[in-house]
Amino acid sequence: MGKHELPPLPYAYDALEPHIDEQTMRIHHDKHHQGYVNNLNVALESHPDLQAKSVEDLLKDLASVPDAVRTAVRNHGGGHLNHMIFWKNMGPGGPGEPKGKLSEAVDTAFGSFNNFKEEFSKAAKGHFGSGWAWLCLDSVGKLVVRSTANQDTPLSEGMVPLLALDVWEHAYYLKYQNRRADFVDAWWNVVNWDDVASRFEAAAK
Ligand code: MN3
Repeated sequence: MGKHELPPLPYAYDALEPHIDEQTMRIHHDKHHQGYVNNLNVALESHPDLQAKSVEDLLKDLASVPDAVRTAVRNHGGGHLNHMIFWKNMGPGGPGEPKGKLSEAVDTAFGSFNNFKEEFSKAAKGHFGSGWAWLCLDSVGKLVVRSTANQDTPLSEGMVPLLALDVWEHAYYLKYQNRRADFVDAWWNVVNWDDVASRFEAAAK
């Protein structure tokens, strides 16, 4: 499949204002995400067999990636995939909430949407250092909240990521400085629940 490429944002850089500012979106997408893509491509230059695989397939089976590039694939491939999910998980026009089958599954797993938000927010706010908070479908088809360090992805642990929140400082520092909790609270306003639902429905089949 050749070199990995950075997809454009599916909305304008300022579309998530005032919750996520335009400058943060420009730097985060054009510089940070582009950096993961570039570094992944550099790592795979000497491994044409791995270039033929999607980033999802690489991360699902890290054990099969040769030692020499496994850490680079984990970090930069993870960075590439996690950010692709993150951008699509967001959009203007919120706040919304899950509907249909996703809503039922959230209620079954967490008791209510509010309970889910509380658990997810706690994972995001409480994660020590750089990383991500996630809503995932686990290997037995149950919705679970997780956090991962650095650019690790739940895909490498046999789970399907449905909703991702980047809690690296680069995701919020320009606007929120040290106030990660305020960023997490504001972020609920820009979650694109239609995207989360389509991931859920594809994975739950
Ligand atoms: Mn990031």
